[in-house]
Amino acid sequence: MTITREPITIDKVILHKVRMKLKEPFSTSFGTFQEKDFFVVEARDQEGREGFGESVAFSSPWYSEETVQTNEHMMRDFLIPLLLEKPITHPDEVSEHFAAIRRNNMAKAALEGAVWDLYAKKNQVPLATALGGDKKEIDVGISIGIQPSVEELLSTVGRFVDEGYKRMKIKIKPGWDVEVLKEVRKAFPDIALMADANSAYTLSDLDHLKKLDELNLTMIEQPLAHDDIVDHATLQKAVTTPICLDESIHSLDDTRRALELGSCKIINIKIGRVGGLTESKKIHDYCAKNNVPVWCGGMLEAGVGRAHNIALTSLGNFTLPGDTAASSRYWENDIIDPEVVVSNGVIQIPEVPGIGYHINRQVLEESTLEKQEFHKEASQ
Ligand code: OSB
Ligand code: MG
Repeated sequence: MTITREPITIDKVILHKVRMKLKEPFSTSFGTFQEKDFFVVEARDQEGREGFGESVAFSSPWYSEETVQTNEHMMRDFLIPLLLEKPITHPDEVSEHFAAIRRNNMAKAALEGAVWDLYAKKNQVPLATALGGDKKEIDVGISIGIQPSVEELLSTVGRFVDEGYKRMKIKIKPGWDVEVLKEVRKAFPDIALMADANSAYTLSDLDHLKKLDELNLTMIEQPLAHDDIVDHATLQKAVTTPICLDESIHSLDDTRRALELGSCKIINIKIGRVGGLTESKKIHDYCAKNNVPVWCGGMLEAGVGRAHNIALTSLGNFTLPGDTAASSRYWENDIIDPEVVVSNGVIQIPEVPGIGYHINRQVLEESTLEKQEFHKEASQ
């Protein structure tokens, strides 16, 4: 495979603001989602190619400080002008162009993702290949929100076990944790099982969290504060279950610091949270070198975001099943064609150039609330 370094000149960016209704509500320790507003970013180059990215921020700042509206502000007023300013020869340059803008990683990642897709299409290779991935298929697990009752949780777990998902992640919060997980473990003694707390605990819960060690969990994800790595190091010393960090990790440097401190043994990589595929790849490579397994997290993405997650997961050190479930788990009709299909807990990595799925323009248009176009200045 020869990858060119010919200049890519982006002369148009279209922001499709989309609203999609989830098939079933999704509850975490910080709230319940019924629908999702987000941006599909479309970048066009001078030769008329189309690249797609998706912003993963939610409407409210519960998971992180970014929202759909802050994404719009950052993209429109700062990031799109930077992207249209000068040609690039490789998508790695996008994060360099954006470096003067502090954080706002989800807004950056949405635009960078569209450029990665364009770049892969220009070189006529799948995005996975452009990233350096060599897997043909990936293993996936599923994330199960907080349920109204233990009975409902057990039947939901059973349904997904039957569908073949390779790992069950159960959302927990105080009052819905040890006892509930005990029931799941009793009903399914052999499944790969983990818990995600989304920062619902503090070190004062240490004795309680220690009880999780008896349940043979693959890991516990982000038990403590969203911005902490120090208390997590204290907790990791006190428990045998590996801790995985999600909310606390925004960059390669955050990853390095967390691993140096012993705050976790596993990293959840979310493209949006770390500012794009380039940074995701750096975190992946650093963890590979340090024998730390990684997996790809999810943000209830629609098809474009799902496609990016799948391509990233083709890299070798994504050894644990991720959260990228089938399109049909979330949406009546996804915005890509074909939709993401999971069979026996496996997704085949597409072999077509770019993100590997076509945009279903009809579904996209039907779900669009608003569309904005940005053009390169004629003089440039
Ligand atoms: O913490 O991983 C998380 C969903 C929304 C916000 C945060 C998280 C999640 C999930 C579901 O766990 C991931 C998915 O199914 O896309
Ligand atoms: Mg999480």
